[in-house]
Amino acid sequence: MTLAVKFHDLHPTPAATSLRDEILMGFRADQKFASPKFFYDQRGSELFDQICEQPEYYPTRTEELILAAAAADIAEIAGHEATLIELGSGASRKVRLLLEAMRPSSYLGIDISREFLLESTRRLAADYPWLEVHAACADFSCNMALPDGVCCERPVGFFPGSSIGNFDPQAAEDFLRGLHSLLPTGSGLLVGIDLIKDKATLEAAYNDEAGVTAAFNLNLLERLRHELNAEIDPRHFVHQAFFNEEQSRIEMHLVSQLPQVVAIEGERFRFLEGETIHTENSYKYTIEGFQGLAGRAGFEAHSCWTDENDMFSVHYLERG
Ligand code: AVI
Repeated sequence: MTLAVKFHDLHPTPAATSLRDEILMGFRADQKFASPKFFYDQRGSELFDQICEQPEYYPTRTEELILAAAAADIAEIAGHEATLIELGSGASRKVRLLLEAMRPSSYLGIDISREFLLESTRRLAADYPWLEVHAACADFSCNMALPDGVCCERPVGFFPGSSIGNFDPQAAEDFLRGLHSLLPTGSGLLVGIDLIKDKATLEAAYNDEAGVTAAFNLNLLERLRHELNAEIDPRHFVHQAFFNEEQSRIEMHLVSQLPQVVAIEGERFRFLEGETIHTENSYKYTIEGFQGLAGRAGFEAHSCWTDENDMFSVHYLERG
């Protein structure tokens, strides 16, 4: 049986195109850095799924609990017959917590990874035969327009997982401003964002006992070896993650264990012992802090749900 997913290919530039240039640029900086978007090759995506199951990594399961408990409220606010638009839909897992309660008339999953997007939206269409399912292969972080044929009655954007926390606050605001242009007036936007909490809980979440986050971080170097023929030995680096209280962010780094020189595309980069590659920031917010940021991008706070320990928050914002 062919399942009715309406596929829209908006031809995004594959991440691999920018890998070389962006990595070289980051390695030339005084504080070496690499964008966290490069974590997600096949192996990196698998490791991220495993991170979400680690006992210390509370965000995923906490957000799922919040969404399940708030689904009826969300349905009431959004109204039935909404068009639910998931940004970076990946496995389209969390949206399942909303579908029965919301009964949207259509769903649009947007993701840059074509195969993954098709596979997961086909599964969604099979499991929810009453739902009109669209899939758009696109990079929603670059100003995109909604594909033709997607009904734009009562659109509700869905951006779970605290992914917005991986942007610096100014970039997060700019990103929301981009969504403001994408979504028509009166649209809703449902966003999951991690909250500031005690340092020990935060740091444990990024230093799980099983070493999965460490493997995820170090996998970046494997990717550079395979895709850029980098002469770099992952055994000479270790994972580091800590909470930077001043900046309100978890920082992840790869720490060089010895003085060494690595080569990427013929260019040599010197590392001192203890010198790091800064690989990720994961910003944590207060509820008011996040609502203020959204407000500056043109979204009004309508409702917010948290868990009983105030670990994580889900916001319903209205596009003004
Ligand atoms: C995808 N993102 C929200 C995760 C986070 O918590 O910042 C990525 C991650 N990095 C290490 N663990 C999880």
